[in-house]
Amino acid sequence: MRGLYLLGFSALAVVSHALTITVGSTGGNATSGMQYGLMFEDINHSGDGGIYAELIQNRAFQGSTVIPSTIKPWTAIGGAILSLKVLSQPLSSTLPTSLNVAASSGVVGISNPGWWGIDVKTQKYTGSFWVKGNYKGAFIASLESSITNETLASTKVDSVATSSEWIQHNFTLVPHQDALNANNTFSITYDASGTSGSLDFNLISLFPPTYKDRPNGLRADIMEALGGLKPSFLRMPGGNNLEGNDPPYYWKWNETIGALKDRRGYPGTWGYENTNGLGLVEYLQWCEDLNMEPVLAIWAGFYLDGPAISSAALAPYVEDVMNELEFIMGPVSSQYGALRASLGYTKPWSIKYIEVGNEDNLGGGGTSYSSYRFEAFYTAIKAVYPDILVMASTVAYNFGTDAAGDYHQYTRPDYFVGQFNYFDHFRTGHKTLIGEYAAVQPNIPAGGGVNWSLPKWKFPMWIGTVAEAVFLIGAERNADKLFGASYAPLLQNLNSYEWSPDLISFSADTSEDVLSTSYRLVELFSGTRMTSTLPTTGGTFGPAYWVAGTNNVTGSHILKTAVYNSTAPVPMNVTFAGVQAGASATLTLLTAPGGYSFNSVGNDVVQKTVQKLQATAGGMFAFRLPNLSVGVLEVAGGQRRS
Ligand SMILES: *[C@@H]1O[C@H](CO)[C@@H](O)[C@H](O)[C@H]1NC(C)=O
Ligand SMILES: *[C@@H]1O[C@H](CO)[C@@H](O)[C@H](O)[C@H]1NC(C)=O
Ligand SMILES: *[C@@H]1O[C@H](CO)[C@@H](O)[C@H](O)[C@H]1NC(C)=O
Ligand SMILES: *[C@@H]1O[C@H](CO)[C@@H](O)[C@H](O)[C@H]1NC(C)=O
Ligand SMILES: *[C@@H]1O[C@H](CO)[C@@H](O)[C@H](O)[C@H]1NC(C)=O
Ligand SMILES: *[C@@H]1O[C@H](CO)[C@@H](O)[C@H](O)[C@H]1NC(C)=O
Ligand SMILES: *[C@@H]1O[C@H](CO)[C@@H](O)[C@H](O)[C@H]1NC(C)=O
Ligand SMILES: *[C@@H]1O[C@H](CO)[C@@H](O)[C@H](O)[C@H]1NC(C)=O
Ligand SMILES: *[C@@H]1O[C@H](CO)[C@@H](O)[C@H](O)[C@H]1NC(C)=O
Ligand SMILES: *[C@@H]1O[C@H](CO)[C@@H](O)[C@H](O)[C@H]1NC(C)=O
Ligand SMILES: CC(=O)N[C@H]1CO[C@H](CO)[C@@H](O)[C@@H]1O
Repeated sequence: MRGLYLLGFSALAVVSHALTITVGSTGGNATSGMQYGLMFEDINHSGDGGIYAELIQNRAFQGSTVIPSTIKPWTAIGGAILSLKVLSQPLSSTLPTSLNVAASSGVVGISNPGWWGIDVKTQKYTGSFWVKGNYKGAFIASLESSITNETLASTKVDSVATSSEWIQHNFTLVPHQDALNANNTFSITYDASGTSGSLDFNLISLFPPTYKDRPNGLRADIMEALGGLKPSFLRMPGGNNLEGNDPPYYWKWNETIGALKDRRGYPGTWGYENTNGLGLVEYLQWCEDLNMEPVLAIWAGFYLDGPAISSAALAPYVEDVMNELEFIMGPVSSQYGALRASLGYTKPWSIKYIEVGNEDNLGGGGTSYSSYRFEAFYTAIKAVYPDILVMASTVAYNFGTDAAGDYHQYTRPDYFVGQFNYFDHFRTGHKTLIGEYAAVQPNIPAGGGVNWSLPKWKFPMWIGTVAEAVFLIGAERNADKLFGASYAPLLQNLNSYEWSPDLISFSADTSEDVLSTSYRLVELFSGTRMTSTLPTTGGTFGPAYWVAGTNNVTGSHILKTAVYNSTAPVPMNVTFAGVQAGASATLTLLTAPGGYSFNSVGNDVVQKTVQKLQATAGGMFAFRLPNLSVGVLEVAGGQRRS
């Protein structure tokens, strides 16, 4: 029971039970720090209907043989009859289907409920819709409350519509008051007597102000929440959603760029047609805006349900990735660099990290991946871009010298704690990404990992978050071997989610974002980065776990700790070589009421306390960590031994 402070004992007993940790000055395992970042894919409306700020659901009637085009959730206003049409003169070859609104008299139109609501505030909304057909008169674009039926904003859009071509009609809306909640709809109405019986509509779009005012941009509230994590990288454009389910559909970079009317969309892996409005350029801008490095995942010749592209047939897909890289990084004089410039982006982006595929050891992809698929992409990329770190999508195979893998772990709290030493035996010099991790189910008496036939938590639970902290501390002790860690999935649309728990949950109402308990952990650990670890002596791990290090920018000493499965608070006495008596430190402590408490809409259970500590004789900091707590002790810079 060493290390346990037994309640009710005298101060003397406390002394004898204190865990005494001495942090040395040199010789830690890692001379680099572990990064924290984000992993994203459009999983049940976390992209479309989520971070992608478009407010209109099914704006362009996109569909495929897998997910046919639908009118839903549009409804008719007045006596209009709605039908989908594939006109001989479509808006574009990529958006062949449009909405025909038929009526010959009266005020008619179409209404859209958004993605389970529309957030209406006194701010400027920017919209447009394309129309084909004769109409003399004006359209009215408006936002209405579906609870009070009140018009919250309305504007007249003079028609310049004609039957000879598609014309884009633009408008802005500025509500005069905030709506009660997100139960609002968007509508376009017009006087049918001014038409020749029907009008065709397509690409009906409405955006609120976006993060950094990017056109076709991202939701400001979610971006601000992500920014709070100080992330270093974004793994994109997804895992399964990159792979696609079956031929010929996978995430094709070239179909996600350019004008929205030229983006075909595709049936993603989560049961709906992706608009591709959130495309390659938007991902790169997302990285720019949060100061993250892209970890670009490339399609590696394997569909989620199989098959793998044969070795003989792989060359065009490798070539396509090289074209993608030229689009992102090439000079304007190159073929794809010129394409980028033609879209308005003369300045190239840079890619330092690439991941080849996603979980290619699974679903029957392993043999082809380990025998030729990884190699083909790796070799081609390295030949042109020798400085890019090319990662494998799994740790199941041991590839070339600098190639590392991506380790994914969804499991139970006890199992995560048992993985504290997991990376100790990994090779150094090979940066493995912990590209997906999360505690997803409660402990079971028999132990073991996740049981996929049992339900997963809706939100991260505090016991799981603390277990993740133990796992991450074990990872940080091995930071030289690790590229970084990203919790997954990132975003949960509370109105249509497939996979839980997730780091951040949201709905149409921007005031209802849920920053989970695991968000609070990443916020703390990512916000206190080490650039190298320091050796520690004294104490054995469990129920307390720790890692010590320094940050060579701030000059601070850092100790990250977590306590799991303790029957009592753990007293700790910590000294750092080079830190003298009188030095000051802050101890940031996260606790929550019980292991099975969780954050939900309007409720944050995580208590964060920040204590100022002063080193006593010998430079010692003394404090106590309760059961199920996470703490970071940071000794301000300036006391560093050179
Ligand atoms: C640990 O800290 C406590 C509280 O400051 C102190 O009384 C005790 O002497 C320390 N124990 C050791 C072994 O340094
Ligand atoms: C700080 O540490 C990082 C490794 O984490 C290293 O790349 C960098 O060169 C160091 N900077 C200084 C000034 O020592
Ligand atoms: C809003 O309009 C609908 C449909 O016309 C109607 O059923 C409902 O009673 C109205 N609600 C209010 C509060 O007026
Ligand atoms: C609407 O705006 C676009 C630019 O976003 C412009 O190209 C188009 O001409 C505008 N439409 C009209 C009718 O002014
Ligand atoms: C995008 O690239 C894929 C693969 O090379 C190709 O099949 C497809 O036709 C391209 N799409 C467009 C719009 O060029
Ligand atoms: C936590 O304690 C329980 C009950 O004593 C035990 O079954 C479990 O293995 C412990 N978990 C860890 C990670 O030590
Ligand atoms: C997983 O859960 C299912 C449903 O309760 C159960 O039938 C099965 O035995 C469990 N599997 C394991 C390995 O515990
Ligand atoms: C995921 O999205 C699709 C399409 O919107 C929907 O049919 C499905 O029910 C969603 N899944 C869940 C679990 O919400
Ligand atoms: C360094 O790593 C080894 C295992 O690889 C581990 O036993 C040791 O405790 C680690 N030391 C530190 C200070 O992290
Ligand atoms: C301590 O934490 C464990 C989980 O790590 C929990 O199961 C246990 O109930 C807690 N013990 C006490 C005494 O609070
Ligand atoms: C009256 C009311 O607020 N109704 C609904 C508003 O929308 C949410 C979903 O976003 C529903 O849960 C409410 O019941």
